[in-house]
Amino acid sequence: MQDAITSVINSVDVQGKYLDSSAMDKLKGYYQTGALRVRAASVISANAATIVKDAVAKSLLYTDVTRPGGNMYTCRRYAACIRDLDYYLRYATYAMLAGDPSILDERVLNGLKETYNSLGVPITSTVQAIQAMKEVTASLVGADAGKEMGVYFDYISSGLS
Ligand SMILES: CCC1=C(C)/C(=C/C2=NC(=C\c3[nH]c(/C=C4\NC(=O)[C@H](C)[C@H]4CC)c(C)c3CCC(=O)O)/C(CCC(=O)O)=C2C)NC1=O
Repeated sequence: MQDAITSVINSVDVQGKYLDSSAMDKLKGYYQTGALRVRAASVISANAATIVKDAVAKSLLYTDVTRPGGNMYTCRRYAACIRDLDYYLRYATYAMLAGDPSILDERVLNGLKETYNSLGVPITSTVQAIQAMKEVTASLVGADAGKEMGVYFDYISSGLS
C-alpha cells in the first residue's frame, strides 16, 4: 500500500533528486486537504450502515437482482452483497485517507472481476450500487470531501468494468 507522500517521494528518489515544484504541489494539495479527509472518514465510519442501506434502496431494491432468480435473491446472497458494498465503502475511505488508490488494487480489485464472473454476480448492477454510494456519501460529507471519495468509488467501478 502506498499513500500520497510515499508515492511522491518514491518517484523523486528513483531519479536521485529533491522534490521539484510539481512534486511539492502534489504534497501541498495533500496536506491542505488533510483535515477534510479525516473529518470525512469519521462521518463515513459513523454512518456506514446507513450509507450502504440508502445506496441499496436507490439502486438495487425492487430490481431484477432482488427478485427470484436474481443474484441478490435469498438472504444469504443479499447479505453477501451488502457485505461487499461495505468492503467498497471501507476501502474507498482508506484510499481517500491515504490519497492513493493502491490499496484498492491490492486488497479489493485483485481477482474480483473473475470471482464475480464465475459466481454470476452482475457487474453492471454492482457498479450502479457503487455509484449510488458515491452520491449518498457526497450528500453526507459535503461536496469537497464527496469529490475526494468519488475518485475512489470511480476507481473501484472502473476496476470492475
Ligand atoms: C475485501 C475484499 C473482498 C471482496 C471485494 C470480496 C467479494 C466477494 N463477493 C462474493 C460473493 C457475492 N457477492 C455478491 C454481490 C452482489 N450480488 C448482486 O446481485 C449485487 C449487484 C451485488 C452487491 C452489490 C453476492 C450475491 C455474492 C454471493 C454469490 C453466491 O455465492 O452465489 C465473494 C465470493 C465468496 C463469498 O460469498 O464470500 C467474494 C470473494 N471478498 C473479499 O474478501
